[in-house]
Amino acid sequence: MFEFEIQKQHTASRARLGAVTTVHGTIHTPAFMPVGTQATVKALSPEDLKDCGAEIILGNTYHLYLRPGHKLIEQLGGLHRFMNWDRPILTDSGGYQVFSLNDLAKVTEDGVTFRSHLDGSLHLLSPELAVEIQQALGADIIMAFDEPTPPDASETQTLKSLELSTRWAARCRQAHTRAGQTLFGIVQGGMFKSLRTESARQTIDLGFKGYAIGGLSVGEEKGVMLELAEHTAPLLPEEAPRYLMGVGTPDDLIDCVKMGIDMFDCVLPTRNARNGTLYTSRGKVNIRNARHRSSDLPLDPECACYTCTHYSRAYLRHLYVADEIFAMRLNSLHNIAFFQTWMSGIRRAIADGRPLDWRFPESEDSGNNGS
Ligand code: PRF
Ligand code: ZN
Repeated sequence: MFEFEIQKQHTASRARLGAVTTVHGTIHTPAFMPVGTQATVKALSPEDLKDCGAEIILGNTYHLYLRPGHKLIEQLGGLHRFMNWDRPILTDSGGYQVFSLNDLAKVTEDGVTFRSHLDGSLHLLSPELAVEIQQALGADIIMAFDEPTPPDASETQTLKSLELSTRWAARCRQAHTRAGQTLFGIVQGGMFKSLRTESARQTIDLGFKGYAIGGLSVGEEKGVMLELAEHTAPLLPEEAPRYLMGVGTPDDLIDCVKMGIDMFDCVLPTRNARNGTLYTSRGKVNIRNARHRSSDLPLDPECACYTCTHYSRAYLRHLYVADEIFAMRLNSLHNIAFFQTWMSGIRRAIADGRPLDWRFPESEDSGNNGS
């Protein structure tokens, strides 16, 4: 079972309000998926995630294959049961992780040969194996095995690479037999608009129920990422969900929703939570900063999350400075709640026909830059 219903088309942009329905429930779109690489969204329980408003999470083929092994997870009833998450899960195919974690990964027509970052053992991840792993894990949405092109690749290299991704995507379609699970294709094409168009054409020709835009936010400038996403999104079928992989900041989410993107994932809220960078309605807050030392104020007075309704900035700073593990949970809870609330604000604006014209505020802390 897989359905994508578009409930409302925004008038002021290409944004759409919709719902993706899988066997594990419905995802309201545009949606943000917290990243749960190793069968956990770091520091959060499934109950925490639900309290934050998360409707779907992302898992990783690459990590779960190496540890604890997809066969073990299958024996134990699949990823949903293993991690006690009963809502939808999307698993990424490993095509991206294998390159970001292995300098020595070697690509052939067959697949990618690499050494485990855990014990150095040798592996061949192929389209067939990526699908086998994802079928064993039992995610609701699974991704085609692709080769993301490095951002500095030449046009010739990029064309070769996207054509390989197309052949791999066709092999994934062939290998995918499990019912109740939907395979998405991934558009590549690097930094070239014409090759993005070509990759979109080839991927659509194979016929998928959903389409991702891959190979962006890989080190190129922000403006380049936005331009390529804006070029690619309208090439994809109106009636299928569109997923921009690995994006992004709160402002990126608004910008890309306006292009007609329906799904996003990013490590930003969870990774930043763990280094004390918190997203609030007043901008980013660096909770390590001494100015919070004696503040009895909530982190974000406009946030209804557990962290903001029960603890002061002084307490959050103390936990962080004292290196207490509770800091990781409270910070992650808030950042995920912030991203989910941000998306629900976007969805409400589309529903009400209001413009998506607000921005994430400048950082509250001076001197705190970066993403
Ligand atoms: N391919 C896959 N996963 C991804 C990407 C990709 O290109 C990206 C790029 N931002 C993130 N995750 N399979
Ligand atoms: Zn909060």
